Amino acid sequence: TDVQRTLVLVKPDGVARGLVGEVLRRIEAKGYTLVALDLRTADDALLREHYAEHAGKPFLQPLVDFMSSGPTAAAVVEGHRAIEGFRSLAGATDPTTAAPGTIRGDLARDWGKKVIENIVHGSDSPESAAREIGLWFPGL
Ligand code: YYY
Ligand code: MG
Repeated sequence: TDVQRTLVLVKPDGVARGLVGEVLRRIEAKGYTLVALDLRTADDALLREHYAEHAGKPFLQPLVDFMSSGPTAAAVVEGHRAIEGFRSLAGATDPTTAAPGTIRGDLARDWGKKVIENIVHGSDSPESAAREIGLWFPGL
């Protein structure tokens, strides 16, 4: 399998809770390589592009509001099968049932909000990864 690059975000809940280092530690401990890293507050236009697949869903506006509420740590992570590999490190979308040992399973919970706050994003396919890396790191 070829070397892949994936877009990883430590979302505003993870940054606010001081978990950037913990997430990066897990990525590095797994053996993946950081090829870009940046802290920024995303604007609505970027987030609507990023989450284009979720256009029209009821959680999109709460998701955009949450994602623009504070800084996000954005990273490009590289390695063989890194897209699937980081999704495995992250765990299931719902932190209540995400497996222990995963980032979401160990570090996130349900706060009863309109949007699920689950600490991290990871691209879900090579096509998504290319599109998302282009959005967050144009020119990389
Ligand atoms: O890729 P992943 O982040 O695991 O989930 P997606 O289905 O792409 O949804 C993106 C994001 O939206 C998810 O991380 C939390 C939020 N969300 C939500 O708040 N409520 C849902 N029913 C589904 C997703
Ligand atoms: Mg997704």
